[in-house]
Amino acid sequence: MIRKFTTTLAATAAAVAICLSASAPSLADDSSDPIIIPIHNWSSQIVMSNAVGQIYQSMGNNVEYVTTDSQAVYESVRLGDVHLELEVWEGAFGKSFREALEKGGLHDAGDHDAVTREDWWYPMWTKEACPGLPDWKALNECAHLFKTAESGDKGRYLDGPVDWLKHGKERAEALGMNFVVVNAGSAAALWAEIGAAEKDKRPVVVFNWTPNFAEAVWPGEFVEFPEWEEGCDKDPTKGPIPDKLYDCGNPAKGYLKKAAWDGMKDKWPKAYCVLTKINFTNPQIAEMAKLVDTDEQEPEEAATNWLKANESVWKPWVEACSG
Ligand code: TMO
Repeated sequence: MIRKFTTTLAATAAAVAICLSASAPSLADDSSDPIIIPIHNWSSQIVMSNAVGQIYQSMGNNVEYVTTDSQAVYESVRLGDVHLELEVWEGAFGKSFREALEKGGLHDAGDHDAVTREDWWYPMWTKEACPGLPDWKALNECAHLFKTAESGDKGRYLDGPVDWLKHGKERAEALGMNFVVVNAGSAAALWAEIGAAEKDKRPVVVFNWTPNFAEAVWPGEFVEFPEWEEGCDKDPTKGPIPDKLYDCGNPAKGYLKKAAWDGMKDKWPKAYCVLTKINFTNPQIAEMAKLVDTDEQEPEEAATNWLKANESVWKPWVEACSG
């Protein structure tokens, strides 16, 4: 199900537009239909999507945001129900993206410079209780340290919300791990779990990712699982166990891509051109998350502030497409 909402960002869009006013009229695409941008449930994606939406508005284009499931979105882009996706994380969405690509209707609109990782993670104090970390076998031998009321004799791993990764349980099962995998209801529940554990330095293992604000708040490490092998999520022979899927960690140096509906290029050629130029780095993405998760700004406001502070980053993308 797609929940639609349209934000009126007249003031913020106008603020950005001032910077471009000299050349603004030639920047808008002919179509006044809104470019529909999907919004998910982690902060960098929400801020980045609003930032790009505000760039499009500053060019004179119309924009609409829709909140969508972060796996189902690839089908929505393929069908043209939404028109782009700004954060295709390899670990969480590589499979859904690849499947939609094979069906046709969306394409790869280029990589960000950012290098990504998403996996089981622990704050550093956990290692004092389980010194064999980050090896996954050492984690498994320490499973008892992670017991909770709901996990019984097993350790508890707090995974992300169900729409991020479909295979946390399969991983634990494939590797015969003594862990119960519980899905968090939201990103905020992950940060609350780490924050609560911090008080008495309780060992905890949760889903986390980089780039993110969290790395500046809680030093920590990813658990080292058997190294990712291409196809580990669709070919049982890949990875160390011959008859299991998901017997590998997620890619340790994953991509972060942009994706576009095939029709975007013809309908909004200038906005499409800008999409192909957009390229964020790890520190820029961590900063976008920080503005919301640490500084507690609203995402729309965080996007406006980010754009104001980083004109030298994004203005060249627009100028390159204004011909
Ligand atoms: C999709 N995510 C960045 C939250 O792992």
